Amino acid sequence: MHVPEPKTRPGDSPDFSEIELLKFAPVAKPEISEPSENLRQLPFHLVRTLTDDDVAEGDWIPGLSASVYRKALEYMTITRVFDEKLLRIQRQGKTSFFLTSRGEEALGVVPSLALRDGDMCFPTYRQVGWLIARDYPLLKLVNQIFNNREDPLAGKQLPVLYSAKEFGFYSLSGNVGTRFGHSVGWAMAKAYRGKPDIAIGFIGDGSTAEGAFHEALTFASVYNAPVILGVTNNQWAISTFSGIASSEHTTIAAKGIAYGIPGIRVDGNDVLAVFSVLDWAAERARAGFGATLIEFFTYRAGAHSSSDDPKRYRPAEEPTSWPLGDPIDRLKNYLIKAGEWSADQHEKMTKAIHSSVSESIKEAEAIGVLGKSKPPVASMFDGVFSEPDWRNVEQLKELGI
Ligand SMILES: Cc1ncc(C[n+]2csc(CCOP(=O)(O)OP(=O)(O)O)c2C)c(N)n1
Ligand SMILES: [Mg+2]
Repeated sequence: MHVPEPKTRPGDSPDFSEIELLKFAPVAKPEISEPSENLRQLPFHLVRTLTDDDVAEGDWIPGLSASVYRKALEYMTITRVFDEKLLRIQRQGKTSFFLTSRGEEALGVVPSLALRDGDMCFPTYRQVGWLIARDYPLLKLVNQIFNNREDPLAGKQLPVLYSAKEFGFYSLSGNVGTRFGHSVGWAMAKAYRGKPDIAIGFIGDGSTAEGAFHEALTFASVYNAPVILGVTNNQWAISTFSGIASSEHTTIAAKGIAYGIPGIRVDGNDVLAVFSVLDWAAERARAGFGATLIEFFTYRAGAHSSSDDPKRYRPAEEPTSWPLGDPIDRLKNYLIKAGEWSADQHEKMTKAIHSSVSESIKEAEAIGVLGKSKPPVASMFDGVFSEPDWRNVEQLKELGI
């Protein structure tokens, strides 16, 4: 009997010696048509393009222009600033709950830019970057966070559990892991109807220990679903380290082997590599080669949520010691070194983002923070059933509506 324990706890120095071994090493890029039995070593490597010297190297450099990377940089910075400001707003009691994607901004923003209109993302709650990268209005996000009268979901969801079908963003759920299977089902339906659209589903590292993960992989494999199955391995599941979800014995990407699905592990803080691996998996799905399991190797730099205090279970310096760095800093340094960006431009951009995010928050505050303004009671059952349910009709009548 062995109960996995993290190597370090509060008061210890962070120990990432195993991850240090994942420093840059070239990984050959296979053809999309390569059968999965020839790709069984792939999930034990780590795909990177950005070296420790902030230059891009190897087979996986995506053929994208610098303007795409500048856009990604901008959207990732908006995501971070949005998170920082809204967390402060939660601390002021203006909303009940908040959760950030600090350190994982690439995993919302890059899939959003890499996939097409018509594709559908089945996200985790740490991927608001998808919406931000598709120019979803920040005001609407904050209205939902305040559950005020302009809340696009009219108070039917928790703050941060967004839903925006027209932005390719499937409704979030507090039940972790459930969206993974939905993404496979959606992809199967599209393929059945002969549509070219693909799905991308996400699950956290901790949630891969749930049955939902294995059920989704089974269906994806059996029905050759055009889906990208993404695991955001941020090393933690609230206070539980990734060893509890089995990372001590194998990689999460390697679990694809059992299902005949290619598994690939990518540095989730390397924007170029994330673009490239997503593009490879999307091409496979669109060409009829089926699902790809991608493990996005990253680190949860913030607390789990506004209800969590990570200093109680991990060394305080862990977030700043992650050997694979910060996704925004790395992209910024790469672009500056390539002559495509400057420190001055970065400062100006960040300043402008701070004022536009603050502006959206102020606008939403004027409509009303939590409890000060509510969606109309009459809208309580709107959008819940396609045909009004008689019980709800009676309940509304009781309220005199
Ligand atoms: C089905 C279910 N079980 C448990 C929980 C409680 N819970 C909320 S978040 C979380 C941890 C999830 O960790 P991970 O999957 O690694 O995602 P991360 O938060 O790290 O992005 C747990 C156990 C839940 N919300 N739903
Ligand atoms: Mg996690």
